[in-house]
Amino acid sequence: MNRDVLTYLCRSFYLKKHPVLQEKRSYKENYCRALDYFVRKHDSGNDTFAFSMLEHYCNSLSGEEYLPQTFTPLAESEIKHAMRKIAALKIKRFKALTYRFVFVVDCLFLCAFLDENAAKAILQDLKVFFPTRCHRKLDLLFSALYRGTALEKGMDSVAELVSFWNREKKFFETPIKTILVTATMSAGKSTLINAVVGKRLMRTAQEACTGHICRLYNKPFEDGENSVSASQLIFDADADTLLATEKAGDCQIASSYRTFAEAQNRVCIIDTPGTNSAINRSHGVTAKKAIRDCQYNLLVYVLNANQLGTDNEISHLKYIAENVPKEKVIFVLNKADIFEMSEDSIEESIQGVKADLVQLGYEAPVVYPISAYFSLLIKLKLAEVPLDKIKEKKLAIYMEQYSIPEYDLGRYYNVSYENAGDDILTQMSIRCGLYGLENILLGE
Ligand SMILES: Nc1nc2c(ncn2[C@@H]2O[C@H](COP(=O)(O)OP(=O)(O)OP(=O)(O)O)[C@@H](O)[C@H]2O)c(=O)[nH]1
Ligand SMILES: [Mg+2]
Repeated sequence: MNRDVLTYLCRSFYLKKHPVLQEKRSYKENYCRALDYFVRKHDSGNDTFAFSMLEHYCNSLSGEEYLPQTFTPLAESEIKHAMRKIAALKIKRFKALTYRFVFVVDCLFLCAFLDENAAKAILQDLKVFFPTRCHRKLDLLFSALYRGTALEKGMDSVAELVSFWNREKKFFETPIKTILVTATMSAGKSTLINAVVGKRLMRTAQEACTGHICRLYNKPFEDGENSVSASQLIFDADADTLLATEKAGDCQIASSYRTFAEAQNRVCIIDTPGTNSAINRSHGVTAKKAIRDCQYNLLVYVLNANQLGTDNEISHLKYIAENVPKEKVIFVLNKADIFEMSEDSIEESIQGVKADLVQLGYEAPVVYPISAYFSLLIKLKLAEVPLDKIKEKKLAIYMEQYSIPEYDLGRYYNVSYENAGDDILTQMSIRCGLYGLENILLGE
């Protein structure tokens, strides 16, 4: 996927709190039709993407199924009237307000978010529809958006929108860190990815599950939506659409990650199929091709605590040692929760794995233990996602288990418990390995 598409796929939208939401249906429709007019006029080349965004805008603002393609576009003679409504002052609760600045930001966001020159032309076009006395403020707004300068008093209606714009712009200016996750079948790759992202976006199952390469990008801020790139861009994919997209073939999904650190660098996590499915041999071929051909900064090798030392495990470890530069690889020992402290020690298992890795040519390898499943439950709970009874019970059992000092996996990471404060779930996230691993994966 080229970079251009990503600057659409990974967008966050300021729509849940959009000021026009409070207006009447007829006002919203006029607003959307005017946006439609400018998108048609100014979007060149990438029009399918801008139209997908416009569709998302109009659906969200109107709360109805809206297809810009079925719209009769506004004629030149109609746009004046439509814009007069948008540029006008309205009296609401004894206060005068206008959506003119918000409209300008929306237009530029849809048509020229990362292209200052194109934005300049659009601004000129828009100015024709606004009273001359507000042109200076429009210039100020433009400079706040594209140069990061301050807004003036009396432009409060657009201040929050501009601050989200700047956050988003900064996000797109940073390079993407790409992390590929590999393992044998059912080691917990997808569960681990879901835990890091804090959402159940990747399919998980006991049997061979992931069959394709799925790239999961983060977005600049939480807007409550997941985007997918399939035959077209969908900015508000529901669970069924996500599932169908993942099943259909290689896919790209974007969603804001729920992380402990506030600042979000750009990240792409690549989920791959297990390498040893006897029934679906193509899975192994697909995974190995991705390991060889994809560009990534880091490869996370997930070891399954249930399968240590098996022929499949050793053979895949060998493959990685032979095909991936050693400094790019980190090892994660998943399902650490299955160890019975009295019978089998995590420490012994880690030493055993390390000895195998040394044999394969890794100097001083580090192995990070984690319980991905517990991690995911913690993240969901922290985000106040409702859990069913069984998951609530499992969470309670894990909490009890990880209160025992011997289970504390925090010691394998360079993390201080001071980071967690009094919050029991954050403390548990350190104990189960999640907090430390997230730092390693998503930090600088
Ligand atoms: N006990 C325990 N089970 C886990 C953990 N992580 C994942 N599992 C379970 O392991 C099974 C496989 O998990 P997945 O995340 O689908 O594994 P995967 O590696 O993506 O599998 P494929 O895509 O088929 O290769 C599921 O039933 C998970 O619930 C863990 O930390 N502890
Ligand atoms: Mg999987």
